[in-house]
Amino acid sequence: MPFRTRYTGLIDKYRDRLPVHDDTRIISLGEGNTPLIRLNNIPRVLGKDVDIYVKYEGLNPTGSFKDRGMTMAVTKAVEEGSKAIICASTGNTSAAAAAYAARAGITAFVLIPDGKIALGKLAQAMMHGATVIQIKGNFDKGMQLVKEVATEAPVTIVNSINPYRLQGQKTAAFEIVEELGRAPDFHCIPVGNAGNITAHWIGYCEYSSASGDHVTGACSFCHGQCKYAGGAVVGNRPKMVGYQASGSAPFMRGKMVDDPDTLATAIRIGHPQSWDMAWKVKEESGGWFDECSDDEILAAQKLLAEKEGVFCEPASATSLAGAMRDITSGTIPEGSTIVCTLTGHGLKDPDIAIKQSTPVQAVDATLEEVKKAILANME
Ligand code: AN7
Repeated sequence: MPFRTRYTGLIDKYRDRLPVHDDTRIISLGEGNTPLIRLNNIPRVLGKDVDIYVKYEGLNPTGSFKDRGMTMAVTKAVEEGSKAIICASTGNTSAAAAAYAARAGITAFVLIPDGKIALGKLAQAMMHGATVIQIKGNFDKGMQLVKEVATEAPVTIVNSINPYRLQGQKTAAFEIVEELGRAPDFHCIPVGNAGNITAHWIGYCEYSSASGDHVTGACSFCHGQCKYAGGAVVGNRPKMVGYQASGSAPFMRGKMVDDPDTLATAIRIGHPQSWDMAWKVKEESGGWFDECSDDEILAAQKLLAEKEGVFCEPASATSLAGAMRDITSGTIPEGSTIVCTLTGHGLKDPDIAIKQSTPVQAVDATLEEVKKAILANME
């Protein structure tokens, strides 16, 4: 008989480190277990001796890292008897909420900003049967409204202010440590609400705690949810580096941004919900924040697609754009192992991809014309 290896999702895999009981009904779509891909060509392009890995979170069931948090949040919502969930979203959270609600047989309400949402994400929320409410306002306004409405209606908020979200998302750090056999030196990650950077830090801290390293103090991030609430630790943990889009960079401005703007619509967020925690992550990990222009973000997205065969959405490429700049300048030194999180799949936003690519060539349907087109493009 072959060995049974069916993967049944991250809650099943890490149940001893997540807030579930033996009889908890788990709402899963097989999320997690995403590839950690070592970049072959980009380090050569940079001319630097570095190990860069990308954690391809776009290969989660709904195409983004949000599934990690959503499996946990919806599992707990159902366990607590909730019949409806709600979120504000720049797109990916709404796609995940809609899918996991469908799986659980409960209702999803999603508030999305006027216009600036990538088409793939909207299609997902609609297709999974969520009630999609488009507001005349941005994500930050939507988030505020969700918090208000949740005090008056029987709905569970599944934005990352729901602590179960970060508990699910921390498992990405577990997977990285398990694959590398250690934590990377630097972990580069796009920052919007700053939930994911916080979740990764929780994961790295717990992992080194579980491996018996030196305990220095109470875990200040998990609201008592994690099974290692007794202590955060110093051990092999990365410096956490958070990159924002220049037009939506409250962590660089040192204050909230009221009218955020960027082509990377996923991170068009001016009032991050995990503000205090993210500053703490930066401090504890010895990392930093920086910003990337939209042009840098798109260039990194294209480079990754063309040189490595990996297609991520613009917001995700922010991690690589920033990392490449910091590697080039030496801020991230040679000899380092770097992980860049690619938060969402490139197919989420086909419009941006097509706009920045060489136009397709239209030719007559004859052998001669097709041959001509091929020869003209041979190197
Ligand atoms: C592709 O879907 O906030 O710093 O409403 O979709 O944890 O907020 C999306 C965020 C990065 C930022 N990359 O993560 C939403 C939403 C992608 C994203 C982020 C998001 P956080």
